Amino acid sequence: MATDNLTAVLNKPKDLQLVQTPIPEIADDEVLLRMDCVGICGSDVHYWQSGACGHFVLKEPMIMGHEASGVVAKLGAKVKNLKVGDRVAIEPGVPCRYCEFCKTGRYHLCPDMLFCATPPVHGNLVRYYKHAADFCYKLPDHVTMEEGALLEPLSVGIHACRRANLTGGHIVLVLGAGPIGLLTMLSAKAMGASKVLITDIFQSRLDFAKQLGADHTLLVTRDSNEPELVKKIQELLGEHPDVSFDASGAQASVRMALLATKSGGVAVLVGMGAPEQTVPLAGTLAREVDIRGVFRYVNEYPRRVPELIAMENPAPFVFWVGATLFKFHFFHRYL
Ligand code: 572
Ligand code: ZN
Repeated sequence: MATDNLTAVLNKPKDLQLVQTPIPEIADDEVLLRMDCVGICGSDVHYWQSGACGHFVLKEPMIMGHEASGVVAKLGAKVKNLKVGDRVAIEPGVPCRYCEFCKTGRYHLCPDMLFCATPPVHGNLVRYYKHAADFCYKLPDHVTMEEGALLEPLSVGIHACRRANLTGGHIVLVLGAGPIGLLTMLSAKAMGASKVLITDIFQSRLDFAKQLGADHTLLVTRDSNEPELVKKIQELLGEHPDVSFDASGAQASVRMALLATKSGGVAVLVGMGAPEQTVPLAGTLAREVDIRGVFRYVNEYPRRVPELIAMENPAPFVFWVGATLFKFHFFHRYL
């Protein structure tokens, strides 16, 4: 067994160090993984820049990374679902398995969740990493290690669509064409959305969204006039969207998600913004627009998302996630 265990440790903001750490010993229900691909999430960048992401704050040095795939190097005595040499995607959040949330299928809300690279839990940007075997998912041969790692942010997009009860024929608005906005758009299309309009403040992001299959794109400015923007969105889509996703977190974008959604529709807030914002609440509620939050994802890996990344699309997309450039053979259909 190798002894090199190079590890990316964030000591404090702007102080990321490559150091050697001991290769972990595994428990009976764990596997040791030789890490292969680890994406850099926006949260890794936030921790590096400021030491915080949302309400999570870095207090001790932490190993970065949670968008990951690896190869099984060693099995715990009781592990039955994997073999040495299996290529796996890692679901980075391991819940307690005993609480009400775990028992009722909403394990992402478990208060004792241990989620990689979320303080104080270490991540997996390291050569050897141990993980609960039942949160490792064997990848089919046609799925690359890069795609295996990208199942993590993809799961956020799929979960956002599930929160919206998105289904065939829905008209969809996505506000923000960053990685999560794009993955939400792709998930919405794969789940049957008939039209998707995506907005951003950068034309280059919209050009990329168009390449990925956006039906319409709309460049917005920070001080866009709200009623005019609502009208423009309706004109481009032919009607008001059934479902809007805010994937930016900016107040202007959250407001637009509420204002633009069709009466009786759903506005899903997946972007990470300021903890308190001013939104047109009364009008939104009076139109029975449901406002729904998203916390990561749940049940996506167990629903065999890895298998759903199809070989049907021969041309890989080149894809940015955080600071990492990937080729991404995106799944073709997910209904
Ligand atoms: O890949 C999942 C993921 N989750 C993140 C950040 C990055 N990647 N979250 C951090 C922020 N929280 S939060 O503080 N919030 C809703 C703003 O609870 C959600 C998860
Ligand atoms: Zn992430």
